[in-house]
Amino acid sequence: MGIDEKVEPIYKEVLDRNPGEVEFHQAVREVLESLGPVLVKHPEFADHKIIERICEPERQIIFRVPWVDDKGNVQINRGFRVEFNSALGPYKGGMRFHPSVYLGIIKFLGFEQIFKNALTGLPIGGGKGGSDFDPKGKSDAEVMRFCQSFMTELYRHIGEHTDVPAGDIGVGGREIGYLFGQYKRITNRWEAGVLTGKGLDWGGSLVRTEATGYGATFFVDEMLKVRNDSFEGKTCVVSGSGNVSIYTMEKIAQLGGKTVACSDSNGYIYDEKGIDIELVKQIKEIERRRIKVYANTYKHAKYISGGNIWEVPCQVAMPSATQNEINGKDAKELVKNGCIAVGEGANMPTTPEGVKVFLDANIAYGPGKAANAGGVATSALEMQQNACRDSWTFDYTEKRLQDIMRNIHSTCYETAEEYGAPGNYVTGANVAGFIKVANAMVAFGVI
Ligand code: NDP
Ligand code: 2IT
Repeated sequence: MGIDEKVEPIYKEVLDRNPGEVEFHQAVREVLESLGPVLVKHPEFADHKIIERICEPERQIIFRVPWVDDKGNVQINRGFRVEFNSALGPYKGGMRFHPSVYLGIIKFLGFEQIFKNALTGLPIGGGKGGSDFDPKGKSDAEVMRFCQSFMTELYRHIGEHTDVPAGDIGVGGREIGYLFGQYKRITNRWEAGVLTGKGLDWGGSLVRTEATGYGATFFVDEMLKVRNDSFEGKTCVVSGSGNVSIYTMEKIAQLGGKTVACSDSNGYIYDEKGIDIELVKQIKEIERRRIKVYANTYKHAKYISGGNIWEVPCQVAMPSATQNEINGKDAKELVKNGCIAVGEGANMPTTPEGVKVFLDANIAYGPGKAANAGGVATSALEMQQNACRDSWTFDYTEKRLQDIMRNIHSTCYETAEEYGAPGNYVTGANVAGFIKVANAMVAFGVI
């Protein structure tokens, strides 16, 4: 799909003003391609320059993060928090610790987050943060010192009504603990709502750990239902072996599917009997080791070092590692091998060429900003529990999550129909998310 001629100059301006930020350009382009028909129905959005404003973050913070490693050497990393849009609520979004992080990655993630958060129907704006810090191979003490230094700058920018960070790649319960501890110490405030993904003993919510993977699987289940189908008996491939991947595999199994492959950045495991999820949890969550050790326990399982997981035939593919992990060629291979549904647990895991392959093949394709919104939605449920100093049961919270995913699915589905693109969840998600934020921005005047 191309960009409408009224929107094209806005995209050009984004390219000119943000040189070199290729992932940000990609994320903006994908949303802008859906917006031509929106301006026809809503000329007021053009008058108020809503698209131009939405592409410019409200605030971008870049800071030095010095820390001392276990050998006594001083290390310097770069920290980011991009507070993209607060029309619907406090900035909300995770923090990514990965060596590939630079401003263009944080801005693509922050931009996606605006529309994702709008789709949840909950009062949260969009933001994202992180650092080029590489947690791999670091001791707990090094991770703690890094997190403390990171928060020593970040604390002044965040707050339960201002900006509420959470986890993403490389940031899980351990890191949120160190970050929350330092925030509490510096501010002298026990302010639960300032971070989400907290431990269950200190303000966390049940289901938050599982939420992104469970939510993405619920979303795919809804897409399958529309096609009179289900997970029952389906062979699935789930990339990654981190938080999103693990709980995607768990929910797939609960719904009657079988995941035969998962991965990390070094290779993938193929287990035709179905991945043993408890073993993956043990390896990744407790021992913090690489996925290849899975094959030490199960001799029938194969580890393919450096392999491409998308060559494994499956009916449902759920990319749950990182951006641009499925290219056009991978997408063609998946479709050729009989894939009928793709649900993105990761953010922007499919390149534009890959997305085109899925849409042209008319398979059920759930883009990240819709399919993986269960994580941030459950973060918003954690904020609700914090605000009323309550904690809900697992079953109740999971039910809320499932209802939210069903609503997101029907919103995307109906919006796609309304905008003349039936079955196209990319159009549905972009248009529905955008309109909600745009209406609020119009109401607020020029700010
Ligand atoms: P984790 O850090 O728990 O796991 C990340 C997994 O992805 C690891 O297996 C990792 O392998 C792999 N991975 C990371 N970077 C790369 C890379 N460059 N190439 C290949 N594999 C890679 O992160 P999450 O599971 O939390 O996040 C996974 C994805 O889901 C991300 O795109 C994230 O933005 C998205 N997401 C996360 C949410 C959450 O609540 N956590 C919510 C919504 C989306 P290795 O160990 O080798 O790096
Ligand atoms: O990409 C995402 O939505 C997340 N990493 C979760 C954000 C959050 O605030 O829970």
